[in-house]
Amino acid sequence: MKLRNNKRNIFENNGYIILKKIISKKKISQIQKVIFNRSKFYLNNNKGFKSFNDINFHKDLIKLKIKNPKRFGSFYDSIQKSLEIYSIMTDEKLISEISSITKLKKENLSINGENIRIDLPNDKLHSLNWHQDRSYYFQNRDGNKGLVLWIPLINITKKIGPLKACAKSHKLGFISNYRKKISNRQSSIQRIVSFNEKNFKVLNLNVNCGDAILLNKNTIHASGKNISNLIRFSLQIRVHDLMDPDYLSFRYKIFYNLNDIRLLKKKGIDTSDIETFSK
Ligand SMILES: O=C(O)CCC(=O)C(=O)O
Ligand SMILES: [Fe+2]
Repeated sequence: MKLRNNKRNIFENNGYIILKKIISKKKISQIQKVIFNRSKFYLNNNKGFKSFNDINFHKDLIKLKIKNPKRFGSFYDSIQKSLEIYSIMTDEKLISEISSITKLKKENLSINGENIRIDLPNDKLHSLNWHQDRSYYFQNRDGNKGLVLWIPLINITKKIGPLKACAKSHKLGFISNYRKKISNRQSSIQRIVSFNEKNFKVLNLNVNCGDAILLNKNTIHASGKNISNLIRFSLQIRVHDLMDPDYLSFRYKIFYNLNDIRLLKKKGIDTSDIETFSK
């Protein structure tokens, strides 16, 4: 109990905490397996890569992104709704820690923004500048409610680019006059916060598979640079307080992958019933 209070204090004081070895190796390897198996449709099937960590698997995915970005986009989209993501999100041990750290009961947790990032070496387009997740997620007006989860799906070395965070920056509160920046048509708008970086200790959050980073929604953070030759796979989940009287309800629209539809047509499959996005 005391230990848990301690973690809550660390989180409240620093605006982040790293939970070491919180998720079982098995759960992480299950999601790695989904990514690895699904990639077989996009890569040369018969190459026989040894595993998810096989450098040649990473090399081929990088090649795919360069040669055929639309196919890569389809691969990216295809893994985003795997059930294995939800198995991590509903992990008893993880949820129990989140509950005690945020003082939110399990039944009052609401989640969205679950997303697997695939960060290629030296990519500038999707790398995020300093921001607060509160500026992207409106469910709780108060960024201190709920939190952001950042879960590595590959061991995060210095070279692969650990997430950068400014310690105690959540104490600035929500900075609503952020700068919007559009990188390109495909990627979403960046919401870059202007603040005095010098006033904060910038941390590189080194984590391994099985660990989880918990961030306050107001904590200022940014992507680390991937200067390795491996792809940086990671999972983000946003957690909200459903019992917030000011909770902002929402629904989703589904956008089907346009390149997938084009390929179905090419195969001679009737796609006339497909609405490219449905409410
Ligand atoms: O993993 C990263 O590079 C940054 C992710 C992030 O901050 C986000 O998705 O909001
Ligand atoms: Fe973020």
